[in-house]
Amino acid sequence: MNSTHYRACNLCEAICGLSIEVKEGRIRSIRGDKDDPFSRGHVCAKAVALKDLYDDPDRLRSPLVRTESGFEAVSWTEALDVAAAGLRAIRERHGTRALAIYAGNPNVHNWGAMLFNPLLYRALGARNRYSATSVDQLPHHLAAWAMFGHQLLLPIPDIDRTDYFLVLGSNPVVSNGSLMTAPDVTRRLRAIRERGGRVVVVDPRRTETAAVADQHVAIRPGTDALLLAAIVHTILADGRDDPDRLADMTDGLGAPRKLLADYTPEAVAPVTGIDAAVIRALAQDFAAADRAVAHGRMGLSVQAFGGLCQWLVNVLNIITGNLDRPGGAMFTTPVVDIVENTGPGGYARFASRVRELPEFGGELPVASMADDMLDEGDGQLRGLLTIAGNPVLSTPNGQRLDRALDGLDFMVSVDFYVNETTRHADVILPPTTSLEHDHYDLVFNALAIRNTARYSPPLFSPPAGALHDWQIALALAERLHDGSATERAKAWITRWWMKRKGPVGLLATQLRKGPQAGRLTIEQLTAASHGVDLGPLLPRLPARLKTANGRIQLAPPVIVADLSRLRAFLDGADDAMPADGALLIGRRTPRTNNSWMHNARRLVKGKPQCTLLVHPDDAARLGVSDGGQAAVSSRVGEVVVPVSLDPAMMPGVVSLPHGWGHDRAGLRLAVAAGHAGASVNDLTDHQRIDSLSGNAALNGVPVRIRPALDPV
Ligand SMILES: Nc1nc2c(c(=O)[nH]1)N[C@H]1C(S)=C(S)[C@@H](COP(=O)(O)OP(=O)(O)OC[C@H]3O[C@@H](n4cnc5c(=O)[nH]c(N)nc54)[C@H](O)[C@@H]3O)O[C@H]1N2
Ligand SMILES: Nc1nc2c(c(=O)[nH]1)N[C@H]1C(S)=C(S)[C@@H](COP(=O)(O)OP(=O)(O)OC[C@H]3O[C@@H](n4cnc5c(=O)[nH]c(N)nc54)[C@H](O)[C@@H]3O)O[C@H]1N2
Ligand code: SF4
Ligand SMILES: [Mo]
Repeated sequence: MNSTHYRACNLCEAICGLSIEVKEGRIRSIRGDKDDPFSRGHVCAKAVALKDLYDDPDRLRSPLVRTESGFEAVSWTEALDVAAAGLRAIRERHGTRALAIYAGNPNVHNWGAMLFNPLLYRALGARNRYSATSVDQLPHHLAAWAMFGHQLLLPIPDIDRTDYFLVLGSNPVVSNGSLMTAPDVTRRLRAIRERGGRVVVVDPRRTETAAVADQHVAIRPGTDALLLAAIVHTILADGRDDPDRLADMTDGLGAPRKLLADYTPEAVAPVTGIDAAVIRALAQDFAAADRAVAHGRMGLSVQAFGGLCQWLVNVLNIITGNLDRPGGAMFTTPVVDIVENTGPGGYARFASRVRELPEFGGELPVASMADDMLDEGDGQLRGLLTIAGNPVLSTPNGQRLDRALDGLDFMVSVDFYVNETTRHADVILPPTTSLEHDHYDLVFNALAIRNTARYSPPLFSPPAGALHDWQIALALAERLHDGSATERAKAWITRWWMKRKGPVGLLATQLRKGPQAGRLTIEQLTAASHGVDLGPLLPRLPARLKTANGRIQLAPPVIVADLSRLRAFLDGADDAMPADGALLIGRRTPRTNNSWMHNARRLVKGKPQCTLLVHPDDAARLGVSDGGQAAVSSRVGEVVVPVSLDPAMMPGVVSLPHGWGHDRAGLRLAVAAGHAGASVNDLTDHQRIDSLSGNAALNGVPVRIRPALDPV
């Protein structure tokens, strides 16, 4: 019996529609769903790996508990009991301050986890929460919170209607886009040019995206805030801004002129490495375009001025009148309204114990997690729950975190692999894979360049007894809830109600009674097996704003205060690149998904992907050669990696992708271990952060490079 199953891919933010041929319970093929109105048949190489993940013999099917002789498979009841008892013991002995949670990236791609993990967080009561947010998009949330009043009011570049797309620090042709859900983004970028528009890429590397753009501007890593300040400065100085369009809903419109008075193109040119004339032309082109939008992603967030960068991106869009209008930066209108359904966020209401880094939205910067574990004394972290995360490979100074995890009293991981992080756990609780459960993208339907909705039914039924992430969260929450009898009773009722509904029942309730009630029924949604197109983004302001006075805050004091740090950097910066080393940045390659899909043979076969890209001039200077090995060292560590000469690199800058380094002991990743690579986060420094947001500064790491012997 052949059948075709339609679903959305949940691996990355592009949420492509898939068409999966199944014969006798086995997947025959996975292709793009041509009838998906949004992705129109687009997929990348990773979609097929959903099958590999489902079939992977290394994927855990039953829970593991650590014993004297290593991990042992046990029943779910036993594993959940051991997990809860271990976490409870720490809570009883040392209080909730000694407990931490790290939530990884796949949680935001998993609606069961999104909906039910909060119950688990409440039941555990851990005071220290960390997530992949602070090695990723935290500066976006900070800027959105301070300027628009809600951490999730993220302006999305309306690339299907723009005439000028300024992309900074993002490589959507490879990453498939981020904070801009746009399946088949390459075609959309080409379409901008075909209709006479312009695409400009600012990146230290002439990327795959730069290759399809009109213009590439090479920038010295970590200096984008200076470039953006100079662009805004120039537009204001030339009187090319559009102060009227948003004037009746914006506070502080006059502020940037004063605040950025000194940031002339000439002042920032030597530090950014970009000619003043080029900066002026960028400003003129942006201001002259009918509809223009700036979008800054990873390369701008994970640097020492991430918060200022995201603020300045918004400022640029606002002063040119491009916020909240077609072809500019727009807010979405999703059927499940995550802005109305979640808290606005908050900043610096408490701080991390050792380094006193600011909280955002209840979470602490993960760059300080190991400090809070290693530093002895009152409030030391002793217990950790990780859910869908691999911080040993994904957060700065992974070796140090490795040591910190080793020293914990107790650790539980919800994950289906024994990897670099979960190998430290006392209990591993493996959920089902996405093909075994239904899916509605709560997050990325809401961050898309069109308003869309798509529900995916499960393809396979899970084996008897298997648990989905949401069921694991519930089962742990049941075992962990404390407090007065009334509190426990209340929590019991909430759990009972949510369990009875399950994710799809909660979705149905949202569609019927939520803030966007009536736009779409659950019947319409589930019947539309290719998804529903709800049209282009619509203007939402000022009604959508969540600030106290209902107006945009163009110059929020918490962010503006950080300009003094930028000024000090500008004044103290060396104009030249480091003479004896290089600045290290990251990159993504098409067949990766952060750290966790390297056990799929088809994604790792062929030439190694974890190579150090070096400009030929630098290679000559440093004595390394194409295909040879280089030892790369930073303040915190050293790795040895193969070199690939690449004239697309800005001289003085080298690039190494993250998510590799599967040569640590005790993993159960047979394929990945044979393609181990090295972890760039053994070089990134936990002390390098954006002190405004607390986000890790993973890019622009000073490194030294010397030739190394080929491995024997
Ligand atoms: N194939 C693949 N796709 C993915 C992922 C993956 O691992 N692999 N991960 C997914 C995830 S979780 C995310 S968040 C998104 C991220 O998606 P993107 O934001 O597109 O991230 P990257 O592809 O890393 O692109 C970042 C770019 O910033 C540049 N850069 C580095 N430092 C600087 C700097 O200081 N200034 C400027 N202007 N540029 C700089 C780098 O050269 C790089 O080209 O990708 C998602 N998609
Ligand atoms: N140097 C450097 N470091 C980076 C980046 C960079 O560009 N440069 N990028 C950063 C970014 S953008 C991100 S998002 C982070 C990612 O950081 P993390 O989220 O910590 O790491 P991942 O590699 O995504 O690991 C995901 C884990 O979840 C498990 N998993 C996958 N699906 C599921 C599921 O459905 N349920 C459960 N329970 N587990 C699941 C996998 O087995 C894996 O262990 O890395 C960051 N680190
Ligand atoms: S681009 Fe992203 S969503 Fe689309 S198939 Fe690839 S991994 Fe899946
Ligand atoms: Mo990410």
